[in-house]
Amino acid sequence: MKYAALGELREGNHSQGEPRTLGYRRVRDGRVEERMIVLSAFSPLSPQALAISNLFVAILVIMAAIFALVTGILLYVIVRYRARPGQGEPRQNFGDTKLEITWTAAPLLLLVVVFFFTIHTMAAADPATHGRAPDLDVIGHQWWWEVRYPGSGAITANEIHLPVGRRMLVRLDSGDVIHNLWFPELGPKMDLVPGQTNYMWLEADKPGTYLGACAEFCGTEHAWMRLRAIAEPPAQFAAWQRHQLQPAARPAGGETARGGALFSQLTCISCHAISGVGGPTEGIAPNLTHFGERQTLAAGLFANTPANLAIWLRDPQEAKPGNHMPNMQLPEIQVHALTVYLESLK
Ligand code: HEC
Ligand SMILES: [Cu+2]
Repeated sequence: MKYAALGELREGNHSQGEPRTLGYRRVRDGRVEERMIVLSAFSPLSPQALAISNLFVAILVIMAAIFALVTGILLYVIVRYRARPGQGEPRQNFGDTKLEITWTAAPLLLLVVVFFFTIHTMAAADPATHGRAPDLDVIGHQWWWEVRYPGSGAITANEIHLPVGRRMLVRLDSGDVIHNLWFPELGPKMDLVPGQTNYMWLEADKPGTYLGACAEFCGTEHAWMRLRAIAEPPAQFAAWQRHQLQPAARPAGGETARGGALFSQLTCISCHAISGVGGPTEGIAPNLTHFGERQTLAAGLFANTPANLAIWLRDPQEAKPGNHMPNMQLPEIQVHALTVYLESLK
């Protein structure tokens, strides 16, 4: 692989100080090293995730207690009643009604308890929508996420913005194969099925950046089909949404203008839309209207920096083999101009 160290992908968490490393792809001693942090479903940060995690822990505790009890009794019996020399045949038993009722009723009772826990959890994690219009559309594509806000018309990719503490109804669809949307810290996961609309609630208790991923194998780059949810105070969210509706920043001139012209002359615009410039309305490729503001590029593969964008444009097939953006064989001057232009789209 030709590219050099990419550095680490860091997350600036709005609320808590230290950024944490999310993962990286870099070349060290001629070897490609990749690392992604493990997303944990055990640090629930939404009411939905908390309900699911509580159910899991409750069942785990109950089952661990039963396991300890059964294993304990078994070990006791093995030792206490082991065969001893000259002992002869043990006394024979033929049924014990009281015992049999007990060990039938006890598991039954336990399952009833677990059943009610589960019903309670389902109501908390996946409450009825009562015909509410979706706040957000998420459409899965091999291997990136299209994000639309039907109320306002805002469109972005690989990044969801949420008002903190507010429950958002997400409508899920797929452009090709079955995907699955999962933010482990935020709770439920749900399939995105072509031709069938599914719904899911998304909510975050605290402001911050939450990592999500596709959780259903969907082809070669499934592992790099990641996204983020950025939860921010409602006023900030509203401002973000208003800003998304603005057409793309006009190139001021120089290198930026050259990049802007190239974007329309090359075939970029037949796949990528930039509002105010043109492009398809269908989600063929990520909308780039405000690309410069996004944290990552290529669905979480790289931090969005000029250096990484140049690597992407030089050969997207080397960076993310098999993805649906062709290698355009761009000369270095065009890579540079496009990089400057795209990073200016704020
Ligand atoms: C055949 C359609 C197609 C063409 C032509 C195309 N792209 Fe792409 N592009 C894609 C797809 C699909 C992705 C998403 C790849 C992924 O993450 O799996 C993408 C991703 C990107 C991204 C990263 C976006 C993000 O938010 O992650 C940028 C930037 C980009 N393309 C720029 C360009 C430029 C500049 C050109 C023209 C030189 C171009 N593309 C031509 C299909 C295309
Ligand atoms: Cu997928």
